This record gives sequence, structure tokens and C-alpha cells, in this order.
Amino acid sequence: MNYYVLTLFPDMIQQATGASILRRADQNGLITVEAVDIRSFSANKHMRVDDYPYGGGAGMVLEAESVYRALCAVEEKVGRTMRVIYLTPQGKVLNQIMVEEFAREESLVLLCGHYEGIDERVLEEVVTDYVSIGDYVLTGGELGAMVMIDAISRFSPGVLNNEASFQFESFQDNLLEYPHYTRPKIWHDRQVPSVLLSGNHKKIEKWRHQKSLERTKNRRPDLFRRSYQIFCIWYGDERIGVVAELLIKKLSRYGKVLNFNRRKLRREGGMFDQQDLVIFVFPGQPTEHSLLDELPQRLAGRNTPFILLTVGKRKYQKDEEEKLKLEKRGFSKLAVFEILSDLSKEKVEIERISLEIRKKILTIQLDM
Ligand code: 6GU
Repeated sequence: MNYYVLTLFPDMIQQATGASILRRADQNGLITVEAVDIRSFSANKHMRVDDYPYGGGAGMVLEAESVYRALCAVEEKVGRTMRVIYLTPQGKVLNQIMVEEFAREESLVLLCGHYEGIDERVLEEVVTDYVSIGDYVLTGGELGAMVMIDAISRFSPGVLNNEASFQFESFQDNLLEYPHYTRPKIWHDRQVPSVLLSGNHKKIEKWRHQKSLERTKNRRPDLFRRSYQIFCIWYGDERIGVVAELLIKKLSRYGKVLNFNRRKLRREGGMFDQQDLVIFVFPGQPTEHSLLDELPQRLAGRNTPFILLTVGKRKYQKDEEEKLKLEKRGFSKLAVFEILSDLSKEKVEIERISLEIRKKILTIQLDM
């Protein structure tokens, strides 16, 4: 990712890549951060960039032309237009979904305001996104830009040395992280929970999930109410199973994959509730035993949201029929997606679909 930060305080931005992970990412050329000094684009011989507000009032306003020239210089250099993000307390409060969406861009312009603000006209002309980093007021947008650079860069390939680590963190399931421990085994009379010393990975994973749930319930009840247990139910050939496995990994650390080719699972079915989310992964082309033609007896939801994902182009558009069948069983439709079966692109497709699914989940969470 290449960041271009338009600012009156370029020194502040240099600090973003001054230490730790982002310094290494910068040195390895995985990200670039360029601070563009708005002042050097002043149209004024004294290098002034601010002026008094029309209509009176306290403070100064950053004039339109300097900001505009600074942006034009960047776009000319990069050779194309980019998203221009204005950091302001009036923006949409940054969340992980937005972070991941910005991370899909090749380069970004981050515009930092100061004084009382920037002349509205240049904002109207160039800004594509208004972003705030929380409901409090800062002296300028630089810290917001640095927060964005930090959060977005975690998604640039190679920035985190542990490839698996980023997809398993706090917000993936709307759950907070479980507690961590390292040596010694006893510190100030406090023991490390014995399950962690047991070597039983299944038990450990279960304990961590439990702790995450408890912790979220206690510390962030607002998040807890919006958390989902995700299930992927698939049937069809092995490739569909691969899609289901890859997808659940993207969506949830604690998600479960149910293979409905297995008669035993089909017979057992499953009862789901409102805090569950079920993703049905089906072949686009009907196979001999279509799950939808014969839904297992004991498969039911209680107002459970579901997503239908087909692998391969859908031969027949049976959306309505499928929806009705599932609704009769207590599932309520959230979305339908299609993965085209070009194997080489499967990973990219899953990346895209998982983000789409999370956006969909967010829409029901915001309704709660
Ligand atoms: Cl991004 N900028 C400023 N100036 N204040 C803020 C902010 C950003 N986010 C919260 N407060």
C-alpha cells in the first residue's frame, strides 16, 4: 500500500513508520508513506495557507487552493486518481470492515485538516470518504491518518510475519481475545490455568472460546449482543468442501463446518437460533441428491439468518424456491452469493465473498 498524507505537519507522519512493524514494512518496501506538506503548495508568497472565515467566528480556515494543488501534485506523480480520505471528527467512525475495504486499494490519499477546518469547496470537489477515529476531538487529522495507516497495513502481504495471526483477532467474531499467559507457571502466587498446560489442543481451543465469550459479555455487552456463531453447511463434491473450509477460516475462529454429504450429519440435522448464522454452500448445478429437494427432518432455525452460496454458475435460478423452503424451516434470508468455479481464482473469490458476508452481517448487527 502506498499512502500519501497531505498535512501541515509532515514530521508527525514520519513517525508512523519510525518503529516496530511498520518500520520493517517500510524498509522492506511493503508499504510506502509519503508526507506531502500542504504549505509548500501555498499560492501565497509568504507560504500562508490559512485565512479568516467568511461570516466571522473564531480560528482560521485552511484555504482550498493549497490543498487542491497538493493533491494534484500527488495524482500527477502517481498517474491516476485515488480515494481521498478526509480525517475529521465529522466522518464515519472507523471500524474493521472499513479498514479491510481500504486495504483493497493500491494507494490512498489521507487528508489531514487543522485549524477550524478546510474550505468546504475543495472538500466537495476531491474528498471520497470522511473518516473519524472516534467520538472525541483531536487537534488535527494526523493521528487519525496514523491510526488508519497502522490498521490498514496489517493487511498488506508480508507486513505481519505470522500470516495466520491477523485473521484470528479480536473482531473477527465480534468477540474479544481470550487471556494470554507465558512463563513462569506461577507468578505472585498466580497460576497459569491448568488447561493451557495440558497439551490437549481441542480442550484449549474450547477454553479460549469460552473465555472470549465471558470476557465479551462482561466487558463489551454491546458487542456480545451482536456476536454470531457461524456454521457452514455444505454438500456436493470435495471442492465445495474446500470452499466451505476456506470461507469459515476467513469468517470465524470458532466457526463450524458441517458436511451434509455425510448421512449421519444429514440425519442429525441441526437446530439453530437467532444468534447463529448459517451459510449453505451448495453446488451451482444440482447434483443427484440436492439438499434442498430433501431438507433433513431435523434441520431448523428460529429466525436464524442464512446466506446461500453456490459454487459454480447457477444453472437454474431457483432463488425464490430455495428461499421459501428455508424460510419454512425458520431461516431468514440474508443474502445469496455465487462463486465462479475457476480454481485459480478461488482464494481471491473467497476473500471477496467473506468481506461481502461480513458487510451483510454488519447490516443485521446494526439493526439490533
Ligand atoms: Cl480523524 N480528526 C480530528 N481532527 N479529530 C478527530 C478525528 C479525526 N477522529 C476523532 N476526532
